[in-house]
Amino acid sequence: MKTTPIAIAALSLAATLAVAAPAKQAKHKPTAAEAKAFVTKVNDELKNLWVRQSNADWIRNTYITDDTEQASTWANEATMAYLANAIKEAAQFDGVKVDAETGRMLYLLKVASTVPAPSDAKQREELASISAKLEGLYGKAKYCGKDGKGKCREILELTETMAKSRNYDELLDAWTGWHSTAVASKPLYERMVEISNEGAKEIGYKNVGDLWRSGYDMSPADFEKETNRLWDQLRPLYDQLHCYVRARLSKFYGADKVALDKPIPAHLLGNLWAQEWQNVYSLVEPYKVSTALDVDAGLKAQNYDPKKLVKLGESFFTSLGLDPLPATFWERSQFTKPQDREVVCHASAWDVTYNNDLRIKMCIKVNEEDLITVHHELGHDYYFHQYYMLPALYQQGANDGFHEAIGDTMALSVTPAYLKNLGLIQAVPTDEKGLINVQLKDALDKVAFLPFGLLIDQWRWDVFSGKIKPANYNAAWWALRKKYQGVDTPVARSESDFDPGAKYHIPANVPYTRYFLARILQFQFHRALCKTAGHTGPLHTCSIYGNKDAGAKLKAMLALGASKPWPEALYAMTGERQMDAGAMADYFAPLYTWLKEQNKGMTCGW
Ligand code: X8Z
Ligand code: ZN
Repeated sequence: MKTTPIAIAALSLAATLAVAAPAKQAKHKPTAAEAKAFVTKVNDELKNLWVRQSNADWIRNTYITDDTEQASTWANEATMAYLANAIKEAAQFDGVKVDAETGRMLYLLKVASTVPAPSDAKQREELASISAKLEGLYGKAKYCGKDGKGKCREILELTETMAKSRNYDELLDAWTGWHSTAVASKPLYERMVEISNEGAKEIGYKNVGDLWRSGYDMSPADFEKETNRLWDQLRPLYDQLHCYVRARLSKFYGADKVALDKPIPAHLLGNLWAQEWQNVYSLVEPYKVSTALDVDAGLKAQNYDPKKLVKLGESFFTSLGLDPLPATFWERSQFTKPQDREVVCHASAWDVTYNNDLRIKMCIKVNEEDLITVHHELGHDYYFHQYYMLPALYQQGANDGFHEAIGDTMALSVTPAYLKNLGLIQAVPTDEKGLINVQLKDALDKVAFLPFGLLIDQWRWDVFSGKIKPANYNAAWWALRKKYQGVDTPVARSESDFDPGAKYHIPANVPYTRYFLARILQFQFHRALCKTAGHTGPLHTCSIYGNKDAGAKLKAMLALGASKPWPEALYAMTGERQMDAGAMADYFAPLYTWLKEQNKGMTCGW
């Protein structure tokens, strides 16, 4: 993939042409046939622009330089300009009785941009440039010690420290160090909010948060209610988990460090953002039993390398009857961190040409966490694979939560029995104690994540609406982290810090509620696929590995892309039209009972 100056010039010229040649505003009352022709044209033109953009974005993500940032900025500018224009043009069809497909596409067009640009070319240019810079700053971030003169560590090394170290001060240093790298991005972020809000207003939304919440086939207010409803279903389980983990950490670090009635210090949960806690499993393990769940050791013993890890992920999908990944996947993906250049290590999946050009971009470490992330990313790629023949506007998940849930659904079938078959663990825990160990380990990942998955966009929705002002960014962030997660900053913070900016999806502007939804949907999908596979026992004992009927069900839903409102896609797979946290609650029922027993007599909450 080469970008010569000529290729870039051609790119921006083509983009300019696409923008400069919108369909003529119809003078008469627009007809349904014109609407249909309009969306057909938009699909073609958008695909062209999206391919150019993702090509430039891929290059920038795997090789951060000023030049690649510039190329991606230009491509992004062209897409933003086109979208803003097309959405305004589409308004002429408001009130026209169009066919269902056209109506669906007009809706998808309206919510297609996560970072909408205003029509003013200068502002658009600034917005595109800021977007590339923000992600670049995150990708290049390094912490070189308090005085800036120590050994520089980047995200992979700091992540490793957070996962493995049990030394309070060492953890604190890694945590504060990483968070300090975000400070420089605050002014850019503020400006991004201002400009993109202008863009959102121009296309009829109150602000960008309002636009994001409008992408779920219901009103923004109803969507917000829906997320709260789901959270309410699972909060009791989270509260019990929090209570138990806090008590065990308090025992290990001392009650002076982890107080039993306060939020947990954010640097003690094994993760830079305290979003998933499985790395502290060894500190909170319920029972010492002989059947250790050490998958990392198994991977090491069997000499797994990154490619072998990805092959293992692929073999799960093919066992269900899905296709092998195309040869180009293996040629074009980035599996490991290149030594000779800066890249964005945060894992992602791509169909660069919107035509089965599947790739993943990761900086794989051979461990259990990345084995699960590989399944996650391949879930995206298999979604792309099933719908790449659809028109561009349909080349999306039923909603973004569906997209995030597919690979995770597969990973739910990576059970102890499956791992044992691969020789990655020695024995399958069969007794009650073993079961609780397995469930707790899963919950540290799945349940612990829920409030984090919810609060990121609670913060952003309020930032975009102006309820949270720049002078209050950091304080509001910590208020939410305390309220939802029950975690707190380990050291005093001020508004000269920009802690939200230390989480990839903030500078990269990726909406986050999708991951909250995905945590819940994956259990609902799992329950349905297990039923299709004829599984009868408790949900946590099911693996759909190798089941072609489950595979066919999955495939059928993926193939819909975004062509139908998500409740219909959900219905196709599960026979249900509502998102339901009940499957997740069922899955963890044994653990919930056990946790309540353990926490008896303790004061939970913070
Ligand atoms: O960003 C991701 C994926 C890429 S879509 C690796 N995830 C969220 C995160 O890392 O914060 C997956 C889980 C949540
Ligand atoms: Zn993802």
